Order: sequence, then C-alpha cells, then structure tokens
Amino acid sequence: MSLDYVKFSGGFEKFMPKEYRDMVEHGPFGKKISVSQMGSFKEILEEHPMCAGCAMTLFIRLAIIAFPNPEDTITVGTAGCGRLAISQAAIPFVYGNYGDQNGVASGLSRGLRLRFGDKPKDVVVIAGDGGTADIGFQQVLHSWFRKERFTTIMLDNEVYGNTGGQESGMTNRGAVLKMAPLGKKFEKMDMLQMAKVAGCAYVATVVPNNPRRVESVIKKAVLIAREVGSTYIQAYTSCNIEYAIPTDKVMEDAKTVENDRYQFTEYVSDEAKQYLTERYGYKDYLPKPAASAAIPNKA
Ligand SMILES: Cc1ncc(C[n+]2csc(CCOP(=O)(O)OP(=O)(O)O)c2C)c(N)n1
Ligand code: SF4
Repeated sequence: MSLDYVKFSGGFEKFMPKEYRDMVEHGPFGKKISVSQMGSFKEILEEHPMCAGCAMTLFIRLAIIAFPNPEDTITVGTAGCGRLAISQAAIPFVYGNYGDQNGVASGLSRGLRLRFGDKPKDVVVIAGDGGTADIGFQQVLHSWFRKERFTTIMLDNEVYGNTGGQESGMTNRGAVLKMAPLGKKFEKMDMLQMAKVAGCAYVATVVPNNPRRVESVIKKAVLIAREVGSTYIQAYTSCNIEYAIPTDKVMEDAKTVENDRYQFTEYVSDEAKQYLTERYGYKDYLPKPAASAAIPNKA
C-alpha cells in the first residue's frame, strides 16, 4: 500500500488492461486532486452496482476524491449498500462482519502504525446507519472512547436499505417504511452528541449536494485522525428506493433535508484546531485579532 503498488512492474505495462493503465497515468495517486476537477481525471470509484440516483454513491465518490493520500488509504466497511460501491474502488477495502468495522479498523490502524511508523496510512470506516448506530454501536463507541486514530463515516440513509426497509436507530420518529408499517415509535439517535461525549476530536454533518463542503470535512477528519484521535462524519445519503424519492428529485430532497434537519455542523476540538493550524497551515482556527478599541467621539 503505497504509490508503488499502482505502478507497473518492468515490462508488464503493455499487458495491463486499459482501465488499469488509465488509473496509473490519469488517476489521482500521488497528486493533489480536488472535486472541482471531476471529469478531468480517472476516478478511483467509477463503476458500481447501486440503484440509479442513489445519493450514497455520489457521497462515496466525493469522499474518495477528498482523501488526502488515496494511495496510502484503506477503507473498512461492512454489510449494507455502501460496501457494494466501496468494494469496486481502486484502493484497498477490508470487509468486516456486520457491525465489526470499528473493531477491525482499530486493529488495522494500530498494526499499520507498528509497521510503517510515522508514515501516514489512513484508515477510513464507511458504514451505514444500521451498521454504525445499531449493530456496530458498541464497537463504534468504544473505538471513540479509546481515541483510535481513524475516521468513521456514517452513510445515514435513515433505513436498512440493503435488506428492504427496516427502521434503524437513525430513522426519524413516525417514519413509515416497508418493514416498519406502523411508523417508528422512537426518536432518531443523536450520534453527533454521543461522538462528542465519547471524545471525538472532529464531528461534522454534511449532505452530498455540496461537494466542496464534503471535500473539506473529509480532508479535515482524515488529517486529524492521523495524530489527534477519532473523527466522525455523519452524511445524509438518502435511499431513494425505500423513501420513494424520484431519481430526478434526489438532490432537491438533500437540499430540503439540509435546510430542515440536517444543517451543516462542525465541531473541532481545541487540540485538533491547533494541529490543523500548525501542521497543515489551516488559517480558519487562528485566534481572531481583538477588535480595535472604540475611538472616543471628540465632538
Ligand atoms: C450479522 C448480520 N446480520 C444481518 C445481516 C443482514 N444485513 C445485511 S445489510 C443489513 C442492513 C444494512 O443497513 P445499514 O447498515 O443501515 O446500511 P444500508 O444498507 O442502509 O446502506 C442487514 C441487516 C448481515 N449481513 N449480517
Ligand atoms: S437501496 Fe437505497 S441506499 Fe441502497 S443502493 Fe438503492 S437507493 Fe441506495
């Protein structure tokens, strides 16, 4: 897992499939690529078997573009729709049993540190709301309490999409689903608050229709996780099938939901602010200059 693993072994270039050669020659490995350049380079995730119009796929695509060093990144996933796309991407993907992803990522990230020392190898968990807040809840929370240094991304489609529409802890109260016909009786879990209480150094909510913001939060989360501690991103990634959102209205729905109950929020611990500023030159967290004292009116 390094830039070398994508390069051709001597003499083999002409035997490699065109897709592979394109990835080596026009992919993002070893370059600084931004979401604003989409369409002008070969992406790590291009093909997938997800439903047409699935917002989760767009989010995963943007998130992967945003990885600061994709050639040194391993994704960890679990059962659920998202893994169908993530496992098609041209970077290593580890598939844990349903709900095991944060336990697997804990061991992986520790092992990579032992093996590679200070050279950053980023571990990013990407899992559904059921995998994160229900079945994987205990492992997720404990990885945060232990301040494991990797990023957890929840693909919050507010339902078990892959198994046909059961309610999850992240489903909103009252929501009626195919396999929750009477409507959910309990509130949506507040995973953001739990992430803060458990000590995450960075916590953000985001929707996929603002690619630059997705890029910004993913980059910060991955960089902070390298040295400061656990980071958590909760992304609204609607399931257009289970919520019957017409394909051409998926982005409109994301905008409405963002305005209504999924506003952008970002929590950055003081230690993480200092780290981003000193290590990566972020200016947003520099202390603001004190407002100049009011000049007395001489009249
Ligand atoms: C131990 C175990 N229990 C149940 C399942 C069946 N299963 C596969 S995906 C899934 C639900 C996924 O829901 P979520 O995590 O919210 O992801 P989504 O499909 O909505 O993206 C379930 C229950 C499984 N694969 N393994
Ligand atoms: S079932 Fe829902 S979440 Fe899963 S791929 Fe289809 S639209 Fe996306």
